[in-house]
Amino acid sequence: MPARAIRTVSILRWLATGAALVLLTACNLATPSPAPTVTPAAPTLAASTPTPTTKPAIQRVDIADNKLPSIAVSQGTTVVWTNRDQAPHTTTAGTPGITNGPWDSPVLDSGKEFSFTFSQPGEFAYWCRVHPGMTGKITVR
Ligand SMILES: [Cu+2]
Repeated sequence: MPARAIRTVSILRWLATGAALVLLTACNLATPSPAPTVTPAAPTLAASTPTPTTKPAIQRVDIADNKLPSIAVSQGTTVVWTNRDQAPHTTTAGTPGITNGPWDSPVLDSGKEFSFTFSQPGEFAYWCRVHPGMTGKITVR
Protein backbone atom coordinates (compact mmCIF):
# COMPACT_ATOMS: atom_id res chain seq x y z
CA MET A 1 0.00 0.00 0.00
CA PRO A 2 1.41 3.41 -0.93
CA ALA A 3 2.19 5.77 1.87
CA ARG A 4 -0.49 8.19 0.74
CA ALA A 5 -3.17 5.54 0.91
CA ILE A 6 -2.05 4.52 4.42
CA ARG A 7 -2.24 8.17 5.55
CA THR A 8 -5.75 8.47 4.13
CA VAL A 9 -6.87 5.33 5.92
CA SER A 10 -5.40 6.67 9.17
CA ILE A 11 -7.18 9.97 8.78
CA LEU A 12 -10.42 8.20 7.97
CA ARG A 13 -10.02 5.95 11.00
CA TRP A 14 -9.28 8.98 13.15
CA LEU A 15 -12.32 10.77 11.78
CA ALA A 16 -14.50 7.73 12.35
CA THR A 17 -13.34 7.45 15.97
CA GLY A 18 -13.96 11.12 16.52
CA ALA A 19 -17.40 10.90 14.97
CA ALA A 20 -18.24 7.96 17.19
CA LEU A 21 -17.18 9.91 20.26
CA VAL A 22 -19.24 12.89 19.18
CA LEU A 23 -22.24 10.65 18.63
CA LEU A 24 -21.81 9.03 22.06
CA THR A 25 -21.57 12.42 23.71
CA ALA A 26 -24.58 13.63 21.81
CA CYS A 27 -26.49 10.56 22.92
CA ASN A 28 -25.62 11.24 26.52
CA LEU A 29 -26.67 14.85 26.19
CA ALA A 30 -29.82 13.87 24.40
CA THR A 31 -30.84 11.36 27.05
CA PRO A 32 -34.10 12.81 28.28
CA SER A 33 -34.27 13.44 31.96
CA PRO A 34 -36.94 11.38 33.65
CA ALA A 35 -40.32 12.90 33.39
CA PRO A 36 -41.40 14.51 36.64
CA THR A 37 -43.55 12.15 38.59
CA VAL A 38 -46.81 13.42 39.87
CA THR A 39 -47.45 12.24 43.38
CA PRO A 40 -51.11 11.54 43.75
CA ALA A 41 -52.73 13.39 46.59
CA ALA A 42 -53.40 11.25 49.61
CA PRO A 43 -57.01 10.30 49.81
CA THR A 44 -58.88 12.54 52.16
CA LEU A 45 -60.30 10.63 55.05
CA ALA A 46 -63.78 11.60 55.95
CA ALA A 47 -63.65 13.64 59.13
CA SER A 48 -65.13 11.55 61.87
CA THR A 49 -67.63 13.22 64.07
CA PRO A 50 -66.25 13.15 67.60
CA THR A 51 -68.47 11.42 70.05
CA PRO A 52 -69.80 14.06 72.39
CA THR A 53 -68.70 13.47 75.91
CA THR A 54 -70.25 14.91 78.97
CA LYS A 55 -67.54 17.04 80.42
CA PRO A 56 -67.70 17.90 84.07
CA ALA A 57 -68.38 21.56 84.65
CA ILE A 58 -65.46 23.80 85.32
CA GLN A 59 -65.86 27.07 87.14
CA ARG A 60 -62.91 29.43 86.88
CA VAL A 61 -62.52 32.07 89.53
CA ASP A 62 -59.88 34.66 90.21
CA ILE A 63 -58.19 35.49 93.45
CA ALA A 64 -57.75 39.23 93.05
CA ASP A 65 -57.44 42.31 95.23
CA ASN A 66 -56.63 40.05 98.16
CA LYS A 67 -60.10 38.54 98.10
CA LEU A 68 -61.15 34.92 97.84
CA PRO A 69 -64.31 34.56 95.78
CA SER A 70 -67.51 33.14 97.26
CA ILE A 71 -69.53 31.26 94.70
CA ALA A 72 -72.20 28.60 94.33
CA VAL A 73 -71.67 25.65 92.00
CA SER A 74 -73.38 22.40 91.10
CA GLN A 75 -72.23 19.17 92.61
CA GLY A 76 -69.40 17.71 90.54
CA THR A 77 -68.06 21.09 89.46
CA THR A 78 -64.33 21.60 89.36
CA VAL A 79 -63.40 25.01 90.67
CA VAL A 80 -60.19 26.44 89.27
CA TRP A 81 -58.72 29.31 91.22
CA THR A 82 -56.17 31.58 89.54
CA ASN A 83 -54.11 33.95 91.61
CA ARG A 84 -54.30 37.31 89.81
CA ASP A 85 -52.54 39.18 92.60
CA GLN A 86 -48.84 39.79 92.84
CA ALA A 87 -48.94 38.45 96.38
CA PRO A 88 -48.98 34.69 96.95
CA HIS A 89 -52.16 33.10 98.28
CA THR A 90 -53.61 29.73 99.12
CA THR A 91 -57.10 28.34 98.86
CA THR A 92 -57.51 26.25 101.97
CA ALA A 93 -60.70 24.65 103.18
CA GLY A 94 -61.56 25.52 106.77
CA THR A 95 -61.55 28.67 108.80
CA PRO A 96 -58.58 30.92 109.60
CA GLY A 97 -56.04 28.92 111.53
CA ILE A 98 -57.96 25.68 111.11
CA THR A 99 -57.31 23.60 108.03
CA ASN A 100 -59.97 20.94 108.27
CA GLY A 101 -61.57 20.74 104.87
CA PRO A 102 -61.20 18.57 101.82
CA TRP A 103 -58.67 20.73 99.97
CA ASP A 104 -55.60 22.81 100.66
CA SER A 105 -53.58 24.31 97.84
CA PRO A 106 -49.88 24.95 97.97
CA VAL A 107 -48.88 28.59 98.10
CA LEU A 108 -49.90 29.95 94.70
CA ASP A 109 -47.58 32.54 93.28
CA SER A 110 -48.94 35.16 90.94
CA GLY A 111 -50.58 33.55 87.91
CA LYS A 112 -50.67 30.05 89.36
CA GLU A 113 -53.78 27.88 89.44
CA PHE A 114 -55.27 25.33 91.74
CA SER A 115 -58.33 23.20 91.15
CA PHE A 116 -60.59 21.07 93.26
CA THR A 117 -63.65 19.04 92.29
CA PHE A 118 -66.62 19.34 94.60
CA SER A 119 -68.25 15.94 94.60
CA GLN A 120 -70.23 16.45 97.78
CA PRO A 121 -72.89 19.10 98.41
CA GLY A 122 -72.47 21.50 101.26
CA GLU A 123 -71.07 24.85 102.27
CA PHE A 124 -67.33 24.99 102.35
CA ALA A 125 -65.61 27.87 104.06
CA TYR A 126 -62.04 28.50 103.04
CA TRP A 127 -59.23 30.87 103.72
CA CYS A 128 -55.70 31.88 102.73
CA ARG A 129 -52.89 30.51 104.87
CA VAL A 130 -50.66 33.42 103.85
CA HIS A 131 -53.27 36.03 104.75
CA PRO A 132 -55.62 34.54 107.35
CA GLY A 133 -57.90 37.55 107.02
CA MET A 134 -58.85 36.41 103.52
CA THR A 135 -61.86 34.10 103.59
CA GLY A 136 -64.43 32.84 101.15
CA LYS A 137 -67.09 30.21 100.75
CA ILE A 138 -67.97 27.65 98.11
CA THR A 139 -71.58 26.51 98.17
CA VAL A 140 -72.19 23.19 96.41
CA ARG A 141 -75.76 22.25 95.53
CU1 LIG B 1 -53.40 35.38 100.55
